Amino acid sequence: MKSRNLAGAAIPATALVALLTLAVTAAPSVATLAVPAAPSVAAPGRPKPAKAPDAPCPTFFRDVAAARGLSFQHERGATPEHQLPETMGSGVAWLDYDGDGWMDLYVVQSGPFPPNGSARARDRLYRNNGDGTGTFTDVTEKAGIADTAYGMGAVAADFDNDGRADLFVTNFEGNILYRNNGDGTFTDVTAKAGVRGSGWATSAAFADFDGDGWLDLFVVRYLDYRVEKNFFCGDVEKGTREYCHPSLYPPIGNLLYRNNRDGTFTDVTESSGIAGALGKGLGVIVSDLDGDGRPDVYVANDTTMNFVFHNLGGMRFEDVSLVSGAGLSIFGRPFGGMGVNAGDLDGDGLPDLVVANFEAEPNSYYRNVGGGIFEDLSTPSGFGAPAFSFSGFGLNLLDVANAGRLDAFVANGHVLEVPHQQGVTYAERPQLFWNDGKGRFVERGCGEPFRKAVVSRGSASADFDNDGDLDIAVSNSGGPLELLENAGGHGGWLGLVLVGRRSNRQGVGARVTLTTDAGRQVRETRAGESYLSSSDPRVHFGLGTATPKSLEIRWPSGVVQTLPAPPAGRYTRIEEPDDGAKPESAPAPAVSPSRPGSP
Ligand SMILES: [Ca+2]
Ligand SMILES: [Ca+2]
Ligand SMILES: [Ca+2]
Ligand SMILES: [Ca+2]
Repeated sequence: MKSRNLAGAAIPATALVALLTLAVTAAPSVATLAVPAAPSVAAPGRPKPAKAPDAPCPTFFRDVAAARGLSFQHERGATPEHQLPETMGSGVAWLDYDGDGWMDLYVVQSGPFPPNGSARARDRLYRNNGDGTGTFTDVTEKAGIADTAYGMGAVAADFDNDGRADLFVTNFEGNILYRNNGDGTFTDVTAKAGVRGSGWATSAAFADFDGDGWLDLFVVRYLDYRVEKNFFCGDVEKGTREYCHPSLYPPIGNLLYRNNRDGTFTDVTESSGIAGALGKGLGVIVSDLDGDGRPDVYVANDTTMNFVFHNLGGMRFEDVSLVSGAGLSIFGRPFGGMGVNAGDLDGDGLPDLVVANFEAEPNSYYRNVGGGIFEDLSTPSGFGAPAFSFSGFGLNLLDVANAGRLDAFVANGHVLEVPHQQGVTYAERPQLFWNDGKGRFVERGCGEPFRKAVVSRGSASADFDNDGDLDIAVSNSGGPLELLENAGGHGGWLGLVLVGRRSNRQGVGARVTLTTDAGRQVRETRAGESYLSSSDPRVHFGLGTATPKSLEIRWPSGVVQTLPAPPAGRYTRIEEPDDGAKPESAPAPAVSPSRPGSP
């Protein structure tokens, strides 16, 4: 079986030259950013007590899923045959499908395996009641969500630029594109759009890769798995099976679709240059890694080298995985990568990469040193070692205490009911990594959900109650959905709803820089992250005690818009200038209340 995605894989010489040239000529000149004072957590590197006390936590979380109407129970379809898909869990996607300014939640169901069309296996759509109670109503049937495939992930984005969030759902076999009709219902437009795909799809992401103002689609696939070819793994003499290691199955390639702007897509996997990269993909993040204005792709692979696809323009990519420094660990070997994310973690304005890995491996933190080159700082940053006994899946970057920097949430859970490593369990607690603003982390759970062991998979963050703090939805394999509500009571914040004109309507791929009297913060907007999931599409900035001064938005079209900072404590709608000029325009009125229940 052909596999070129291992350490030492052949990278075309042209790619190497191009990347190195890029590093020299295009390294963004971003000043070092100041960040507000660190919260009262232990300094990185300082020995921690075995059980960190909760007292210094700047905020706490509690699971409110059941109480708020999200009574979702994931079914993984575990069989005596121990088919590998049964271990993978599902994802969640936040979207405002009815445009009322309140984030609704799509939850992917897996179901019986192999899938048998049971209605039980239907994904669920929960409408945020938006009435100040923070509650949800199951609107699945009303919305016309009818997919009964063995579900994996979901990503929400406005692919047809009509101002409404659509949904792409990945499945074990056969993906689904739901177009939002704008009246509370969706239509399955998969066949017309031509994005069903084949094989075992996992995570997906929308981005405008060719810069024409329409969102294209990248779909990650795991490995070449056939139900009828399930190996026997476990104890042959006793006849007891367990799940096979992914190394037993051949790697496969990912899929890339160009948006034709008429409701259809063209499969450009071959012509784009990504087809030859065979891996075992589970997570994907789109980010402009080298700052050239074109969105690049990073894929977390399980046991094979992670992929870095550098966007050359014209829907062409080069595989720079090895030379980027983010393909392998500092030890020169691949990890079992699952969830992935990108964000400026050390405050220099460049997007860094993080990956949640399997047990007996650290989580990865690849610091962007400019020009699309990364250094592995997993261990010295404090992000790696606390993860050794955990298997990480969902991975979100969010400013947990509105302090002006991105912290990391990792949803953990093993894949084997009886793990082989001593001290490793099937169910695991999630982890919260507090960032000091310079990319140094202290792991400290805050609240009851961080003491509870569950088998977590996809996770996504959103401010579901519009109170300005970020909350987290977690899908648990074979267990109940969790909604971790952030108790708040910390720093200031401001939120943005971007509306593209020349760019894609949702503004996916915008680079937003907020300047305050304490420094600068940079965010990228995206659709698709973590593991099998997508988060609140709005831009969220924590302020601490800082006063916002100005805002700069580099739209995907290349238009750079500068404007006075919008008011703190609310979400503000900002439209891309039509004419491509650089106006000093005042922000438009807020589109959603700053407090639940207010008009
Ligand atoms: Ca809504
Ligand atoms: Ca496009
Ligand atoms: Ca780029
Ligand atoms: Ca909130």
